[in-house]
Amino acid sequence: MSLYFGVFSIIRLILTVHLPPVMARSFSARPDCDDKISSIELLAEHQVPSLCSCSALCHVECGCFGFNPQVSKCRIHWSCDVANMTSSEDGWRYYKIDPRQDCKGVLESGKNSSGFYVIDPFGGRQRLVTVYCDMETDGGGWTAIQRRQGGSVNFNKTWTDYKNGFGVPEGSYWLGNDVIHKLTNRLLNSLYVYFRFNNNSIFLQKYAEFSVGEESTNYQLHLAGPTTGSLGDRMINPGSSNTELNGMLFSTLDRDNDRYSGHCATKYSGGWWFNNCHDAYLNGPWAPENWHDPWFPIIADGINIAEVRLMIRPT
Ligand SMILES: [Ca+2]
Repeated sequence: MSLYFGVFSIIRLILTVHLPPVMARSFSARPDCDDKISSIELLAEHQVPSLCSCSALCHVECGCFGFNPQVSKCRIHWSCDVANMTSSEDGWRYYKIDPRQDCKGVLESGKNSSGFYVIDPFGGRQRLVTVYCDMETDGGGWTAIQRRQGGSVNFNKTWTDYKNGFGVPEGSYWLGNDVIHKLTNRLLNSLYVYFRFNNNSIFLQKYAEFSVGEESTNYQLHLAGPTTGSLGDRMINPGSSNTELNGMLFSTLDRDNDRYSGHCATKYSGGWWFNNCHDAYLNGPWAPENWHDPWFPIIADGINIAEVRLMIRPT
């Protein structure tokens, strides 16, 4: 009995360990920094046996690492600027980390497991973000711009919250309208809408084109077909021009940009590209009985929803 309990406890421990996000770790040598060191933006120094073990110490905060095989030392930096590498010490070579801009880039770097990865959507490490990458659906490489699993994160947020993003990657989050704009402005993207129910059935809908304008357009939504999937299209041609979402502007509890005489975001308690108001809406309240028409008419409320995602991938 005690052995059984012990084994069970170990299995449970393994299942509940939360893995840290993985930096999409492709790196390139910086021979211009050879035989130099700097204490600027130095995070840590370690004694390590190899370049490989040094690179493994380069986590989320690390943009650059140096390895000296003569003394088996590893230096972890936030970034390396050749102008700052002013002190000299023989044997050092530096390596620059190049995080990928989205989950398709992560997949192409050889990471093919679904999970949490750090991406660099703006380039130049201006703003690193952790996202869930789906590496299984339809060939993988999908960046989840939204993911919800239960009601721990309130989605009835302000304009600024939706602009900057909120929530936690391991649970529920909105990646942020500025990041979504950046990702979809850079390359033509497809959109995958994902619903998983409590009985583990999954319903999907794919749109060939998805992009979001910059803030000055109120993050105007562009969606185009062809569309395919088991949900059926409710975003481009829902059957009523009052609920078509293509071309709509983003609204939040403190910004009414919809086509309704009232305020859809306060009426339905969440931010979205409301028209007058919607047939498809993934940011509703979770008290799920109050989540009005996630995907009308086949999903009328949130009661049996276990997870939803909005995922994008360059075409
Ligand atoms: Ca209005």
